[in-house]
Amino acid sequence: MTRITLVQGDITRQTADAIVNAANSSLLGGGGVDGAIHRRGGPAILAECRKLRVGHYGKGLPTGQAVATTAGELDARWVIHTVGPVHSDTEDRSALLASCYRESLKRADELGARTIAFPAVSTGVYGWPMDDGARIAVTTVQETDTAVEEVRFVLFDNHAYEAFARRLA
Ligand code: AR6
Repeated sequence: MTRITLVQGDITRQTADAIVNAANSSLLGGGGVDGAIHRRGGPAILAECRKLRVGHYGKGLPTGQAVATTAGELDARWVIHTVGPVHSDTEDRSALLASCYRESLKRADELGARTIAFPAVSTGVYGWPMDDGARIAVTTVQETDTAVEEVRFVLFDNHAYEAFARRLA
């Protein structure tokens, strides 16, 4: 049984086996969660990301996929980087956003992670409406078969927290 929990706060302050990063395909950093994770996690994370780019992910990490690195100085064992879709008004990219959660949980299972902290992927710079982002996040986790015991959504502000709380209720 997977427990879903919600907290409001900064994901880089969480203690978990795995912390999920809302990355971009380059894997080389950015703003939002990505910037915060690299700042607080230190250079070891970027060093592993660079190795991934010269190795298996020469063209970058495709949207909807997920890959793990060290968590550096974060209070976690791994960072799982996933690339959410940019929201579009003309194309339904929901399946790609659901894939981010599913693929991240797959990486977590492969690693043996029992607790995982997710941000609200795509709901910042990538413009996904919060209510719909919460719906996809919660339903995807509820429908995914995983050995992860706790899936914790870490929501930056009250608006995001309330959107997820409504979904869980
Ligand atoms: N802890 C928890 N949530 C946060 C934090 C934090 N420290 N900082 C922001 N959020 P975003 P995206 C929330 O923009 O939309 C980057 O430049 C934020 O309020 O981080 O997937 C990447 O490199 C929002 O609700 O990710 C990509 O280029 C949610 O986290 C691009 O942004 C996601 O916002 C990815 O965009």
